[in-house]
Formats: sequence, C-alpha cells, structure tokens
Amino acid sequence: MPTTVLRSCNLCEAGCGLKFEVEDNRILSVQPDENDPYSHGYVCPKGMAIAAIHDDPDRLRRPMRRNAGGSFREVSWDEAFALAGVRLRDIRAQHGADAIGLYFGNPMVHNYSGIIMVGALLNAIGTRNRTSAGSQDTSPRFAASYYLYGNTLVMPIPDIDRTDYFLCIGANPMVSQGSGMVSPDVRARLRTIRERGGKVVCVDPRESETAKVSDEHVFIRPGGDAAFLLAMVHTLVETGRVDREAIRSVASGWDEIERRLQAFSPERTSTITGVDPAVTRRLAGEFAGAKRPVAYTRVGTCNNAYGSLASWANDLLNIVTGRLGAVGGAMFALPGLDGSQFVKFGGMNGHDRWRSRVRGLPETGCDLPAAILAEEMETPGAGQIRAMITVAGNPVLSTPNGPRLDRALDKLEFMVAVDMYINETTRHADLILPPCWALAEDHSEPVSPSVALRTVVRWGAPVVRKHADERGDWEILLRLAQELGGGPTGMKWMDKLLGIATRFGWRYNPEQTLDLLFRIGPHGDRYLPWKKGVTLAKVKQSPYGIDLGSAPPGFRHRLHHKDGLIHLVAGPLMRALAELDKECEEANRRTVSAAADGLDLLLIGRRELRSNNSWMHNVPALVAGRERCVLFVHPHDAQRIGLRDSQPARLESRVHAGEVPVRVTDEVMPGVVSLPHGWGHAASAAWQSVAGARPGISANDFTDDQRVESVVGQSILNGVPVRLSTVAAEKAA
Ligand SMILES: Nc1nc2c(c(=O)[nH]1)N[C@H]1C(S)=C(S)[C@@H](COP(=O)(O)OP(=O)(O)OC[C@H]3O[C@@H](n4cnc5c(=O)[nH]c(N)nc54)[C@H](O)[C@@H]3O)O[C@H]1N2
Ligand SMILES: Nc1nc2c(c(=O)[nH]1)N[C@H]1C(S)=C(S)[C@@H](COP(=O)(O)OP(=O)(O)OC[C@H]3O[C@@H](n4cnc5c(=O)[nH]c(N)nc54)[C@H](O)[C@@H]3O)O[C@H]1N2
Ligand code: SF4
Ligand SMILES: [Mo]
Repeated sequence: MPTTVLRSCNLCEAGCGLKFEVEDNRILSVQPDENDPYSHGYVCPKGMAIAAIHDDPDRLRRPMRRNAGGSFREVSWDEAFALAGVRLRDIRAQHGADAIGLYFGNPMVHNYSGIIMVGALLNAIGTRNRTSAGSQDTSPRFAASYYLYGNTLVMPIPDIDRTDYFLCIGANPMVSQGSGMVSPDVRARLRTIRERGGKVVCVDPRESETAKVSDEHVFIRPGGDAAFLLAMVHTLVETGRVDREAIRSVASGWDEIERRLQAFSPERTSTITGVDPAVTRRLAGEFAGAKRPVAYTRVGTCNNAYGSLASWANDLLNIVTGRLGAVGGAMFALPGLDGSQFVKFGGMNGHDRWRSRVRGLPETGCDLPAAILAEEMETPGAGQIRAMITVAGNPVLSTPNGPRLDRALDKLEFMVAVDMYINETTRHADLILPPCWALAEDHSEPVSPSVALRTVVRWGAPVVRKHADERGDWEILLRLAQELGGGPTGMKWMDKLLGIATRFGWRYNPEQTLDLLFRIGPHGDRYLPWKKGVTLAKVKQSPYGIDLGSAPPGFRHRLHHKDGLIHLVAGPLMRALAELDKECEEANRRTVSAAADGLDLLLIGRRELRSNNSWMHNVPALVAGRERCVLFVHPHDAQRIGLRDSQPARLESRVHAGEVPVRVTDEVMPGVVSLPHGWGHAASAAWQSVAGARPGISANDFTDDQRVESVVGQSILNGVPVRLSTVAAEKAA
C-alpha cells in the first residue's frame, strides 16, 4: 500500500508543500499539497521534479576516488574517510589550518543538519579560509543588517501581503519565488496588492517576469541602485517629507546622513542610475504618499559595485518614511529557530574582524569572499590554500572568473567534495563523498524562518529510508570533523564530554541540536517544565508544524545594539558613500560615454523557473524545450554591432572571450546584455548525461574575480563590462 508523506520542498526558500506517494521505499509520485498553510497548492516545475533528483541514475551513491587520468572509481566509506583524514591532517600539520580552504554552497542553507555540521567541521579545521555562496547573494545584506541592527541575520522582510506600494528593486520574485521573504506563489500575492488598489513598481535593467506583472517598470543602469535609493531619500528631505524627530527617536546618526544626502540629488545621480530625475522624484512622492509602502532590494542589487550601500539605503528609505517594523512595511520575523541567535552564539556576528591573505578582503559573518579562492590557491607563502573542501557548491560555475578557479583547483595537493554529482567543480576532487540527499533525511528549514513573516515551526520526516551504505550530509561532515579532532558541537570541551558519553552508548543525532535551537528560541520552552513553549517533540505532532501566526510589528525586539537604536552611521558604509559620491562626480564630468577599453556593454544575469543555480540541469523535464542559455541583446545594440537573432556572437570581458548565442529583444535596456548563470556543463558530460548534452556556457567565465564590491568584497556578477562583436568580424581580424 502506498503511503503519503507531506513535506516542504527543500529546493528554495519558498518551501512549498509537497505530497509524496511512497511504496516499498520508492517515490511513486509528487503532487502539490493544496492544504499546505503556506503555499496552498502552489509548486514550481523544480518542486514537481524533485523525485527525479533522488532517482537520477547519474547521482552518486558511493564515495568516488579520482584516478590519475581524471576518471573515478568507487571506494568504500572506510577507505574514503581514512584517506581524507590522513591527507587533511598531514597538510594541516605541515602548513597550518589556513592551508585547508572550505566553500559551502546554496543547498546547505536548506539543510539544517548539514549546515550545523559545516560549522562543526570548520571549527575542527580551524581555518580562516572559509567561503560560501553568501558572497554571491547576501553578504552585503548581512553587513547592512550588522551595522544597522547589530546582527547579520536580522533582516527586514517586505510585508507584501499587506503593503499597498511595493517598490521591488533588483529582485525577480516571479521567478525566484522571493529571496529574503518567504512567499510561495508570488504571482498571486502581487496580484492581490493590485486588487487592494495598491501599486507594484519594479526597478530592473531588464523587463523581468516581475516587471511584466508590475504597474510600472523602471529601467536602471546596473549598479545604480544605491544612488537611486539615496536620490529617493534626498528628494523626501528636500520636499519636507521626513519627520526628523521621529527618525532621531529610533536611530542614531541622522544629522550626518542628512548632510551627506545633499550630494545625491536625482539630477546628479542620473548619469549613474540612468533614471530620469523626474521619475525618481515622482516615485519618491508616491512612496511617501502611499499608506503602506515598502522598499525591497535583493540579489540584483547585492551583486554589484555598491551592494552593501544599496541594502543600507533601502532600509534608510523605509526608516525615514516610518515603514520599518510597520504593518505592510519592512517587518522582522520572530522565528522558532532564530538565525540571529545562532550566528551570535556561533561567533558569526561581525564584519572585517580579519582579512584575506593576498588581497586583504574582509570577512562577513566569518566568511571571506569566494572571489579570493583562486588567488589564495595560486599565491605561495604561509597560509596558501593547498587543500580544499567543497560542500554542496559548484564555485567553478557560480563564482567570478570560473576558468581561473578551474585551473587552480587542478593544482591543489588535495580536494574533497561533499556532493552527489560529478560536476565542473567536483571533478577536480580526489574524493567525492555523496550524501543520500535530502529526501532520505529529515527536514527543517534552518535559515528561511528568519525571513518569514508568518511564524511556522516545522519539521518533516524522511520521505524514503536511506540504505545501510548511505550517509547523510551531517554524517559525512561529522566524520570529517572527527578525523580532524573535532565533534558535533564544534566546542572542544563539549565534544570531549560527548566523546565520553559515546563510550557509554550515547549517539549524536542532529535532532538533538534542532530541539535545543527550538527550545532556546523566541518561542521555546527554555527547558522549563511549566512553560508551554515549542519543543521538537511538539512540532513533530503535526505535519504542518506549529503555526504561531504573524510576526509582531515593531523592530525594537530585534535590535541587538545595546542603546536600543538603529545605527545609521558606520565607517565602511560611509566610506562607500564617499566612493559613490566621487563616482557621481566623475561620471558627470565624462563627456563621452564609451569606455576606454572598448568594454562598452554591461552584463547582468538572469534566473529561470526551471534552473536552480548550477544544478538540476540533469533532469530531462527541466532542460527540455528551446535553448535558454542565450544572451539577451537590445535591438539598438544588435544593429550597431551587426548581430542577428539566434546567431552566435563573440562576448569578451577583461578575463575571458567566447561565443554565445544571441537573442535580440527589447526586454533588456540598451547598453545591457543578460546571460543566465549556472550553465556550462561541457566538462561534466562524461558524468551527467542530460546536462552534458545541452551544456550552455557559464556566465561566470566572463565575470571578474578582481573587481569586487568595496564593503564586503561581494562578487560583482551584475554590471560586468563586456564587448560584443560578430563572430565573422572576429574571424576576419
Ligand atoms: N553570474 C552569476 N553567478 C551567480 C549568481 C548570479 O545571479 N549570477 N547567483 C549566485 C547565487 S545567488 C548563488 S546562491 C550561487 C549558487 O552557487 P553554489 O552554491 O556554488 O552552487 P549551486 O549551483 O547551488 O550548486 C549546488 C551544488 O550542491 C549539490 N547539492 C545539491 N543538494 C545537495 C545536498 O543536499 N547536499 C550536498 N552535499 N550537495 C548538494 C549540487 O549537486 C551542486 O553541485 O550562485 C551564484 N552565482
Ligand atoms: N527558479 C529559480 N529560483 C531561484 C533560484 C534559481 O536559480 N532558480 N535561486 C535561488 C537563490 S540561490 C537566490 S539567492 C534567489 C535570488 O532571487 P532574487 O533576489 O529575486 O534574484 P534574481 O532572480 O536573480 O533577480 C535579480 C533581478 O535583478 C536584476 N538586476 C541585475 N542587475 C541589477 C542591478 O544592478 N540593479 C537592479 N535594480 N536590478 C538588477 C536582474 O535583471 C533580475 O531581474 O533566487 C532563488 N530562487
Ligand atoms: S518554488 Fe519550487 S523549488 Fe522553490 S520551494 Fe516551491 S516548489 Fe520548491
Ligand atoms: Mo543565492
């Protein structure tokens, strides 16, 4: 008899409800769960295809050891762990802990037991060379939150279900299903804003899927967001629409900010933003005049030259209009598992406490920017990365200047990848340790609850049982940590105690940590028998978990600064402000707009409903249909260069040149070209038959590891200077 298992999807932040039919430990079908209190039956094509990952014949089931020629052979877990232990210990003993670098990727953010154990492994190694996907999506937001509110994981969330004016900047929630705001079925939510008589304004260099369903779309030059947002606030000050006393009562530093804002008029910033000053002024007026407006920025604004400043300026706009913490404004979650607690106790709350060896880029939340990886591997000296561990990441395709990293990985002394595919990154590993994957593990979102305005504490049982010879991510990572002298908590004294307990038959299980995090969290029982709070046991009683309703309005309960105020002024942000001021000056002085090096176009990215960053391209249903890895070019640019639709062109940046198929479309603004990231699977064709058959090319072949955002060293993946020419012209030259 088939049984039904209800679980939320672990593929992205939306966490849509899925209904699995399972028989004999096999998944028969996956359906949307219309009773799910969050997603009400919404599911995207990736969620519907989730079982195809579990069943993919190309997914690794056993540890793989790399042969000299680059092929792989299966080895036992014992052999794999023994080898990893010997090699990593040896490299650490000879060259110090920093000689081992680590990168963990996006799927870990949806894997509670995995991410806990990544922390334990990092503590066991003791390396400062730790990197993650954060420097490709959120580090600027973390830094802005750290300075404004005192904690990297206190993030304002747009209350899109109650706003009447949604200013959406550099995000495409129609495709991404919302980042930094748990909101499955965004389409329906945006529609209701308009049905309520509200307005949706989308600010984007491309007429994205979200722009298409908005009331107004404003083209902005890539990287122009900080200037645009500052110009909005400037306008509000100038037109007397800010209440200075109200601002001073909640935030420190307003007077300095007001003085600095004078430089950022809509007129002076328009060269950088590409936005007509009259439009900026009108939008500022509309925003201040709306009843429940909210401004929201995400990955499109983080991954560019002024990412941290843009995230900060976004909050500034919400603060000066009294929208921070207000219903329908930018509100804060009060989650069952509180990420801000986790980062605080884990030592991850901070910025610029140390810097990378070669370029001196700062850590953010303990992570160094991923853009340093290749140079840290290539540059000799104490602290050089000689061994690398990647966990659920594919930095060759996801970080800037992938080809350089590809070459650097090849020269490492040792590499371990915890991943269930052989791909562009893991093919360099001496050892690949594959997890049984998510559906054979229990599930509870570790990070998303911190960006959800409805507090639901939820846990899901494994959909299928793992086989005896399979390991979960956490088991693999824990074993690696143990090989390096660590244990499950990452705290030496605690792990020692637990080591003794193990001798008496006690076994660690990540559920114990999850229970602890729930119980010490804002809704937990704090282990007090007379308190009614949340425990894992209680959460497990319902497949939909415990619904604690909407997060409370206000923001003081989320402020971590001791003086109880928002801190508007912080050194690194003020320095970025000065840089932007200077750039405005220079941009306005330039009479000719053409770039001196001929790189006269700006490359941006593009997400699609059926792609998930660099993976899932091995699922036939997700890659069928017409070619998606194409470069969007505006008709004016195409005509000027002599490009025709559907033909290849030569794309060139400072670091790379290659051919790309072109689609001529006025969806992008003139001067901007757009290529999705996560493609470029030619090197993996031997191991991923479907992905390899339609490889596409990697956008990050063209992005530049040496040009990063100035506050946190974020990868600049949007607004990369490029040149485009006809293939014929290049051949003739
Ligand atoms: N040009 C450009 N580049 C970008 C972006 C962009 O917009 N433009 N976006 C960036 C963003 S936002 C992100 S988050 C990064 C993502 O980049 P990464 O985090 O580096 O990688 P992913 O593409 O998510 O690949 C995930 C890897 O984890 C494996 N995997 C999947 N699930 C699991 C699991 O449960 N356990 C383990 N061990 N492995 C698993 C997959 O096989 C795959 O190899 O890319 C960034 N790169
Ligand atoms: N289907 C699907 N969903 C996903 C993912 C996926 O790969 N596929 N990835 C997940 C991940 S890891 C993340 S982090 C989220 C990201 O989700 P979002 O934050 O919504 O990011 P994107 O979808 O990349 O949308 C960014 C938008 O910014 C625009 N943009 C580019 N440069 C600029 C700029 O300089 N200024 C402005 N204003 N706009 C700019 C782009 O054209 C694009 O429309 O999505 C998640 N959801
Ligand atoms: S939007 Fe798609 S991938 Fe994301 S949680 Fe929902 S079903 Fe899964
Ligand atoms: Mo991301």
